[in-house]
Amino acid sequence: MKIDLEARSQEKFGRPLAELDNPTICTMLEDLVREHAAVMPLNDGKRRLYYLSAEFLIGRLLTNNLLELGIYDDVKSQLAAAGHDLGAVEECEVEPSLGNGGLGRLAACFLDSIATLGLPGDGIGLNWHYGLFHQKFIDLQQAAEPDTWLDRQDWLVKDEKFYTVQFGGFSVKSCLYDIDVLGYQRTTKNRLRLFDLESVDDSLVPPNSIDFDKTAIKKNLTLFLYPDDSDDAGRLLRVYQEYFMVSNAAQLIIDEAQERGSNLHDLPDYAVVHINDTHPSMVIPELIRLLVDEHSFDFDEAVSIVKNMVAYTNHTILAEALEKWPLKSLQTVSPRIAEIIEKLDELEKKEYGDNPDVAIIRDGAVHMAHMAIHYGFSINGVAALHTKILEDTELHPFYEMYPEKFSNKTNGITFRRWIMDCNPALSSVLDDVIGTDWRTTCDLTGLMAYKDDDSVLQRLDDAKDKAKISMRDFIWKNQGVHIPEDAIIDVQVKRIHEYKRQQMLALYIIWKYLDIKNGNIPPHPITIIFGGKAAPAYTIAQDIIHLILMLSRWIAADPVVSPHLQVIMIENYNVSAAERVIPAADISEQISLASKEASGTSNMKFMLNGAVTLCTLDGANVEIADLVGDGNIYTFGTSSKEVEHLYAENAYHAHDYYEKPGIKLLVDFITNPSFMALGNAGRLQRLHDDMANKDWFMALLDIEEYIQKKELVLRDFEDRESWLKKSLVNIAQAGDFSSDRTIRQYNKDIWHL
Ligand code: 26V
Repeated sequence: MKIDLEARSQEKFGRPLAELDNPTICTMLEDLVREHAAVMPLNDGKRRLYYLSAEFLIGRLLTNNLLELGIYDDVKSQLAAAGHDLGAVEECEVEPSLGNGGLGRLAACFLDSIATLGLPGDGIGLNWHYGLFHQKFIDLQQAAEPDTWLDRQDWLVKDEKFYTVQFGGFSVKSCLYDIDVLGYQRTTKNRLRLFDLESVDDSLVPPNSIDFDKTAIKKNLTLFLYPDDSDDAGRLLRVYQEYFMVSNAAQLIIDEAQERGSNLHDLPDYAVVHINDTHPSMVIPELIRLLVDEHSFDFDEAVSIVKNMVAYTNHTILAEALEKWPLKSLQTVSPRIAEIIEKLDELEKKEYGDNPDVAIIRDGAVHMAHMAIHYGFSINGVAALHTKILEDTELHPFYEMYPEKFSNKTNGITFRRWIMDCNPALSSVLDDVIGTDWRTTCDLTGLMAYKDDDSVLQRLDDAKDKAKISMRDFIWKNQGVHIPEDAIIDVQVKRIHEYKRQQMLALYIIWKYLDIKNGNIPPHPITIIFGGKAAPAYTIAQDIIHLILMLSRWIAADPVVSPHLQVIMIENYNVSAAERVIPAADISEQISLASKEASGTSNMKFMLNGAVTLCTLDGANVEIADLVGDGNIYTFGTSSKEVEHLYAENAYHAHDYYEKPGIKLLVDFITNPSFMALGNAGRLQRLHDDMANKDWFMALLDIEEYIQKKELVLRDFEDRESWLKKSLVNIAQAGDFSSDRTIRQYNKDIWHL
């Protein structure tokens, strides 16, 4: 593709390229990409995939799209010739805030891979005006503000499609925005299709606050994406949002199938609907409703059609995260949908008997996952261990009923964003050492042959240094914190949740602080970086953020310890921050309580970028450990089997562990009067008491082994050659975690596009 930025600058702005400022160049490049994408035909095929998800955490798009179009280098050098830095231009783009965390980011990686493989499939979601909240730290605590990303974005293109969505007692009109999804080196594209409410009113949201009138459905429906533990007042709104999403999706799916020649009796030949967790699961009754009420289908036929076209992915076993809506709420939101769900429940009970474990409706609550399993043709988990837990315990009765519906699809990450875009230094080392095929095959195993090649190891080390420089620059600019040049970079970035155990890393920090105080000076300074948001209604998660920020400040103020230990919490951690931090990491912290993290995907990103993992045997960590082998990963902690046993027998008593002197010292540090005086005593006391008495996710159970393992990691880091070998092996084995591999498996086993 030929581009001439100088000519474009003259044509659009009547000025030479050299005179444009970065925001203007950014807009110009976004326009250029959009124009090219606009004329690209859609991926074609009789059967089309509709990937329904409440979240698409797509990140900034400019770099990614330039790369996919194959013009990144050309643009970079034309800009450089005019005195501009593409990196600085990229920083002008605002990141869309359309997801909470892993689930939304996975959907974005999947769209990239679906397009890259040339498969016909679009994402369907909602155009959240303020998305997830913007995180600020005020008084060492998280504050949540609306993220006004939508005012400042350039990618959405208004589509002419619109629909009416009928709720109980009133109806609303929708509108639709599309974002083109380009695959790597493809000439065809897919789309991310985001429905919005025509009558939405942004002014309902007061400046700097995320509180708003949750009852004004006609005005608020698409304003906010709920943080993952939405409060009671938001639950009904959440059901409205979900129904709005799937009603639009179902109408679109039927329309498009008819346009392409379906008589609707053959709908599954034209459309496969994938539901990303249960948030879009009401698409099942909605498709049935449309077929019966609008197209005069017999109810039973409508059910059997829909059963053949909906597939569901489960992303968590946490009971509190499995959606159960009061039937009453569904009756308010859509009486007809509630009625259809009741019929589906009856049908299921007629066929399989009245087993409460698999009932769709139980005690007045609708179990969305149960509906998706009974009335879909496929259910999958997101890592081998997770799927096994679903089959053996959490969803065991379903597995006995429908073993053929179950499969595992271990998550993956797109290599375009998670190495090619974010780590150019490492990418070019790989090009030189193993050739450029990895950019399309994602096969990096050729690197294994260089395990003992000092010059290759040295080049990997240099690439890591470059990534560290970029990360240090980012942290300095955003937070005014200086990271020592020779620091070991130890990172845990993910949503703040007790099961992920950021609090356990905090206890390690206390241990290390005291150890340094005792005169044990580490050979290299250690910088521990956290990043992540806590749901506003999730009190303990807020308390954990407060503890981390307190430790950061406390240690920075200690002249003896601060040269050797540093704690940083990235403000408003998002995809763009991840792209800076992950390439720079030496140590990847994946320390969830075994059995609780369905897969994890940052674990894969860190591995691909040469970090060495310190982990429990949870989620996809298990598969990482199998691939890299002993000696190239550090594992610790109670096994998932044992954890399940402890829960089942009620056999874990935090207080017994707290009473161990070594552990008590660490936990009590949190409530030591001089420490407490610096922060919010209420938060610290609550967190302390929770850890000492409840500790539902068993941080105290694993803390001692964790400390030992971490000390071993730090010692091993000092043996440069052997550390670099570990890093090399991790990179070389990461190919299995390409989302291209994941998508090929979805397509072969489930979608059949
Ligand atoms: C939701 C909720 C809602 C209620 C409060 C607690 C809670 C905790 C977690 C969640 C998230 C559930 C869905 C989710 O995001 N799962 C993540 O999906 C990723 C992609 O498959 C996977 O890598 C992560 O392990 C998994 O946590």
